[in-house]
Amino acid sequence: QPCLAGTSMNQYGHNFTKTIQRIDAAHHMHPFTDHKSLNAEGSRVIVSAEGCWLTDSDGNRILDGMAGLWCMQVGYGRQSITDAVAKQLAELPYYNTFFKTTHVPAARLAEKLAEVTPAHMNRAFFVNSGSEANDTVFRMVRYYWDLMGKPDKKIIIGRNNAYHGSTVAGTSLGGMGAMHKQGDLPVPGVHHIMQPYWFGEGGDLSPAEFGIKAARALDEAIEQLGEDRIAAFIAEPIQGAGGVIIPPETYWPEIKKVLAKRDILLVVDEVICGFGRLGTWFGSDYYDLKPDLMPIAKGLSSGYLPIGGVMVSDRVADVVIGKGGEFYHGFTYSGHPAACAAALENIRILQEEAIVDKVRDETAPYLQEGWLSLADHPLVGEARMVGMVGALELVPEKGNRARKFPSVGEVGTLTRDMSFRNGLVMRAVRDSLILSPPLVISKSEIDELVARARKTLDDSHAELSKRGLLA
Ligand code: PXG
Repeated sequence: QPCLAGTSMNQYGHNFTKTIQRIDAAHHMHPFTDHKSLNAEGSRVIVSAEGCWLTDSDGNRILDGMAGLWCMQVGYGRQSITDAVAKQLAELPYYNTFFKTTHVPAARLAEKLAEVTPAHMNRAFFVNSGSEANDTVFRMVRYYWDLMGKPDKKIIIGRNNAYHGSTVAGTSLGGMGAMHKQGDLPVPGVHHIMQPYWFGEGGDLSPAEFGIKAARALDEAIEQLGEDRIAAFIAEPIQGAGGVIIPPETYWPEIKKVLAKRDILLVVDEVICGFGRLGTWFGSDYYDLKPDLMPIAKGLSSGYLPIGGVMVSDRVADVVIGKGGEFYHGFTYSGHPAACAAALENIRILQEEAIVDKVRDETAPYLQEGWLSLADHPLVGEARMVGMVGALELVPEKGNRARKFPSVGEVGTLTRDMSFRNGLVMRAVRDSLILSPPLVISKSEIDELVARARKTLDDSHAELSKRGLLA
């Protein structure tokens, strides 16, 4: 058994864990999982959580440095969200919003979202996930250009190594090569340009020069494909699942310059950056972007119930609603009452406890200080962080960005597992470690987090030098 800080047996125990692992292995197909290696080890069974802490069925307490899957903004165990959901389920557990009907939580949530999102975004189209939000984007931008009398504008430009979900449209818009290979994606009408990943792809350029180069790639693609064929550019403010790719400072200003002279919609995927992650309500606030469409999910409900949406700017809404007839799109659970109630209470907490301001002014600077201090570790090639989302690039030879570990991902996975054993959830992307903790993490928990991260680096360093993987 792994030895974790704060270990104590709980009511579940070893036999219980084994039983759940057995039935899970027999019947449960997990997302993004190699089942052979999972079942060789057995799943970790998470049974409860409070604040920033998970508890597994063996009684281990683990600090959740990933906020679930980048979504648990307000922390686990919020009784008021549970109560709001219970009340809504008792009052009206379900009704649709299709045929000239609405209900109170959907209407109120749409109004609330118009308040907290950028001023020119005043309408919400509800879905159940970030992937569905991007499927909605895919259809809505094409519908928009049809209504504008420009049906040839169909192509959406995305970026390599972007993540926009795992449905057909989400996978296509995203730039994950391994995902594209499964099922012959992307669908036609999607084009990918380079990502602003200086550490990995910057070569001899300075970050500032590289940021310009990566942004100019958008202009070059537009020239090459023809502006009259391009519907939209989609991007995350900071790429999350791609490895917390924080663009150089020059990148977004240059992208804005490129788009200013073009008639192309800007879609800013806020599924990770939205709801306070960067110390602003949205990544669009942080980078001063004016999106035409904004997919949201995750932090919208802090993951308490599944809900997503597309925030629609006045520019697009005026056409889709003003000129259009029926948009043949929607889901049974679009604006599900209980999910809306959870989201409303989640946003109330974010506002009432001034969580986003606190992140910006107090806890994110404190976390950054600790996280960036890890850059002195021999295994770390770069430490980066904005707000409360960051990465550590692990390298075999400090000071040499070009040198990689022989088999990409092996070291990332090893350190990720090491981190779990040290009682801290981090996520591995290639050979980097990713952090995105709940926004309510306290300063003493941050101290704990940074200490566990450093111990993980030390332990990993020892193991890697034993295996002869270091320079
Ligand atoms: N856009 C972005 C920017 C995302 O990060 C989605 C869309 C899709 O959301 P749904 O709700 O359909 O999952 C995401 C989701 C990971 C990981 O391993 C990241 C996501 C989802 C699952 C795993 O980092 N991001």
